[in-house]
Amino acid sequence: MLPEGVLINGLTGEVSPGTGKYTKRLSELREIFQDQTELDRLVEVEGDPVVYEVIEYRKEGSDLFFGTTTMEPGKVSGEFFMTRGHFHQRRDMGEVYYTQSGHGVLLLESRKGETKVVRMDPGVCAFIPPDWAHRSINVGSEKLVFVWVCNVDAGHDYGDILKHGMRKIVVDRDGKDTIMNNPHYSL
Ligand code: PAN
Ligand code: ZN
Repeated sequence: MLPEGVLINGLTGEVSPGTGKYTKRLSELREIFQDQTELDRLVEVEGDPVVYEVIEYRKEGSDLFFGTTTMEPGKVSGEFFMTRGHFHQRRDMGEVYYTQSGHGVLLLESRKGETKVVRMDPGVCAFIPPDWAHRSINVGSEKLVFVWVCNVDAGHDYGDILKHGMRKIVVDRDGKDTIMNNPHYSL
């Protein structure tokens, strides 16, 4: 294994060299939004828009890896575009999110059910402690681009959030991003 400099474009999220990427479109995120009828309509009339793209840089045998998440601006009935959200499979492994451009909200939830919010503005490096679920939400009108750094063994556990939702949602109320209780949250 040899050291290497990786160029990250903070406006587009491009990673060079990158070693993998995936895209999430609106139709793949149906369950996480409140208004699924409106989501289906948007998928129909807007041709299933991209919500976010993840590009990673990973070296075989390394303990760490990193990459970018680039989120498009958008809303479904006032609820801002967001990532799926997850706990890590390894409960002893946290993460770092360093915002490059755009404006977002990082919504965090501990195993005990405490909620925390960290604003994602350019230059803010968010510390995500082990065993806190995390979801990023683009509350701006431009792309939200952030760099994440994580242990390769951390893993993703999407099940809990998919099943129960998160306790809070982030919606546009009179042009302002507002954190509200999730009316569909269920234990
Ligand atoms: C990030 C996330 C990425 C996409 O790399 O995986 O932003 O979010 P979801 O995985 O919740 O769809 C990370 O937190 N990795 O651990
Ligand atoms: Zn994570």
